[in-house]
Amino acid sequence: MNLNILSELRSAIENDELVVHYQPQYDLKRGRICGVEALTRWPHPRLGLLLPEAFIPLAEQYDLIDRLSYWLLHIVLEQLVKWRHEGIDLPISINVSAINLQDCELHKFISAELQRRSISPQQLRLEITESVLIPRYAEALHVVNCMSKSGTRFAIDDFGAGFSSLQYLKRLPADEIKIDKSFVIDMDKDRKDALIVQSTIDLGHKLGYTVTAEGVESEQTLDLLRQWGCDKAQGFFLEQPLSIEAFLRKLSSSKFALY
Ligand code: G
Ligand code: MN
Repeated sequence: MNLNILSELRSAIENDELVVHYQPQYDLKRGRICGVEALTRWPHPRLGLLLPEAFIPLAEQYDLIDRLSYWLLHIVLEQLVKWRHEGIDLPISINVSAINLQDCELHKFISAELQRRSISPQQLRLEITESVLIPRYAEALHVVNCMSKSGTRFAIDDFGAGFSSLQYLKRLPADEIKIDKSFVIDMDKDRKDALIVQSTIDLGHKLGYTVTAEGVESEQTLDLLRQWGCDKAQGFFLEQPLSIEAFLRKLSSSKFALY
């Protein structure tokens, strides 16, 4: 079964059958959109629209993650060039697996492409996730440090879950943490989740990070996050991930203001 899916994924990447959706990220202090996260979706002929959770771990495990990340980067870089021409000044975040960072190839590729297209490194933000253990951890850390020195901005994604631990705060040159949605989704009902989120916001701020909450699914959650001084929010209550066409339609009619 997995092998079948794997070969289907390989050919879906090669035949350009994956799609990218864009989910707005909101600045809670200013009450408006401040960036977007590019999210890969796989419209599978039998299984329907598959979310990254369903195929990224497989890609990481079976050596397809590089191809997937380069495919996404090409699309996002083209999008940034179009936006520059159209005067749209929104950074795009992409998810990179720590596996992508174990050698310098991605760094070289990103630096060269940003330069060739005259895109500022600030416009492309990298969210680091780790759903498998990294065999060459020290190398990955070195690459992240080099990229950071050349202006790439990193966020620690899914913070608090999986392998995304407090160790990262000590070691990674990131400027943002994204609190994992598993804590945020029910924080309006679950006292423990609420305390975890509130404390993580405080911890993040004390250490100088911008703090983002992902998985905001209700108005009450949004209100609490605002009260607690969370910087940015993202989630279905605010906006679903949208096709580029739907995203641009909303952007041009200024529908991305919170108040
Ligand atoms: O791990 P990462 O932060 O990249 O997760 C992004 C995934 O989370 C996407 O597949 C996206 O569709 C999903 N997502 C975004 N907002 C929400 C939300 O409010 N609730 C839930 N359950 N999932 C969300
Ligand atoms: Mn992410």
